[in-house]
Amino acid sequence: MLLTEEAPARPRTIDPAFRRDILDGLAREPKATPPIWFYDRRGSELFEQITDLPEYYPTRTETALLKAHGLDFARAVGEGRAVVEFGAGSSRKTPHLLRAIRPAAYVPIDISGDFLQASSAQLAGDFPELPVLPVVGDFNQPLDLPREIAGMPRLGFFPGSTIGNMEPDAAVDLLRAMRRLLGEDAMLLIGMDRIKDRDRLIAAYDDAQGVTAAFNLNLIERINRELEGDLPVDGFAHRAVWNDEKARIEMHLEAVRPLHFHVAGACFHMDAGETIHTESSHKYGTRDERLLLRAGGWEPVEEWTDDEGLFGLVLAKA
Ligand code: AVJ
Repeated sequence: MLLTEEAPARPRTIDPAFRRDILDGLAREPKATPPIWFYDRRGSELFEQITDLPEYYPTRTETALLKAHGLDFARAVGEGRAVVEFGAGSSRKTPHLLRAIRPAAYVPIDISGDFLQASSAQLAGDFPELPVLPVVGDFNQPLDLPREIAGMPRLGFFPGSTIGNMEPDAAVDLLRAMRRLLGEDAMLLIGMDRIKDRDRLIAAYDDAQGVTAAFNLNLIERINRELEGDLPVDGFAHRAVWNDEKARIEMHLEAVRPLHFHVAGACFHMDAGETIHTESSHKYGTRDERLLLRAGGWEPVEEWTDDEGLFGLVLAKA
């Protein structure tokens, strides 16, 4: 298929949502920006590299679980379901699930249309019998499923512990919205990253090669490029910290000296040591994950984990 052209380095039109989120986030006390803005072209590439890092266990562990338990999924899920994947992106995990359960249709939902078209074309090629019905949209907002899957029972697929990016109350809201969207007989297969040894967690978000640091710092470069910013890239350091009270890894960009900068015409100041909180990645214990699902309107029916209990894959029913 035809690949879309690379975006110009300095787009003429400013994305109003990006501008609003960054200006609001920098005006906040403490400063905090939503993690969705990491994923421009460069950020998506860096994230792909993160998933291959020796320290970043989640992707590898979850993929192994998907490969190993195909027969279990087929038994537990049954036939004829439409699989609806939330935030499908470039997911390399999906084929393992599709091969195992042979669904009646596959509906990947993603906010990035380019990515979605490319990965849908690829999947449709690999599964010639399977209707692939991509939906471009933000699954945090109300959206409609394709009419082709009307009447089919659904299996929601939400891998990658993406739910961990949300505060628990927002995670519950999202789970409820998914239940409403997917309907009465729906099931949900969701990946959750587990609470574990703190050094292991920190290493996964502060790798030796500095890929995660580059991923975090890319936000600064994106702000400079797209929002007429003049933030000094060398004025910030990547920090990954474990917040034990909230059971989450936090990524921050810490000012290494007092900083003055501008974004879209607005002036900002940071003291040395002050941070921009750029991401939270919540971790869940085995009981926490069930509690979260139940609060979100889902009843857990089966769980799979690796030998070390690093990562959990939970199947729940509406
Ligand atoms: C894509 C949100 C699951 O929280 O582990 C990886 C993103 N950030 N390294 C995660 C991420 C830094 C990732 N999620």
